[in-house]
Amino acid sequence: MALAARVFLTSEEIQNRVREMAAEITANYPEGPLYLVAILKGAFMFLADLARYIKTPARIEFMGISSYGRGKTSSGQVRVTKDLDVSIEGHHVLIVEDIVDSGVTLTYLMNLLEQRRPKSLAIATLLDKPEKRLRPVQVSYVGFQIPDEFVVGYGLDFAEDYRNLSDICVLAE
Ligand code: PRP
Ligand code: 7HP
Repeated sequence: MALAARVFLTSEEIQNRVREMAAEITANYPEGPLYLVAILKGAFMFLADLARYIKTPARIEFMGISSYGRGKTSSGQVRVTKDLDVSIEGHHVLIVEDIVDSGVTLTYLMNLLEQRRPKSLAIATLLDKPEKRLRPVQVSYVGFQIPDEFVVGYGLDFAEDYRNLSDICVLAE
């Protein structure tokens, strides 16, 4: 396991921004249930904090999607490792992601979930790397726009390590 060298976003900065995002989401969805669909594994920590700060009655669902394997670049092959257990038809759905990078994962997921006829479908991501985008994705709620650096912590991994850090860090090479 390489060293997690530089703290990029502190736990306090993350919490403050997640609270702001939750307030905006609460205002935009006055009535529940709001289906929060978190994408495993990376979004688990963001979901746990965001869900607690959102005041709209919410239901928590998970999907497993994987495209990075053990490397720092997307394989381009999106794999559903766990599908939803419930129907989202006629419901407000907010996809909860840790990071949008190439946009490949979310493009695939938006197409898949739109076919299931939700009342509305939107995306909240903690991190956005706009420089890396290969596919355009409309993201409604962005925590932080970040430069093209590989980050870990607060749910984000490198080869499955570092997910339980409270801060977000840039890896040492
Ligand atoms: C990461 C992240 C996003 C996706 C973003 O998932 O959680 O889902 O990559 O990248 P993209 O915009 O280039 O598609 P990963 O495949 O690493 O799985 P994980 O969440 O289990 O770590
Ligand atoms: C996926 C991903 N996972 C962890 N850190 C990053 O910077 C990443 N970009 N895309």
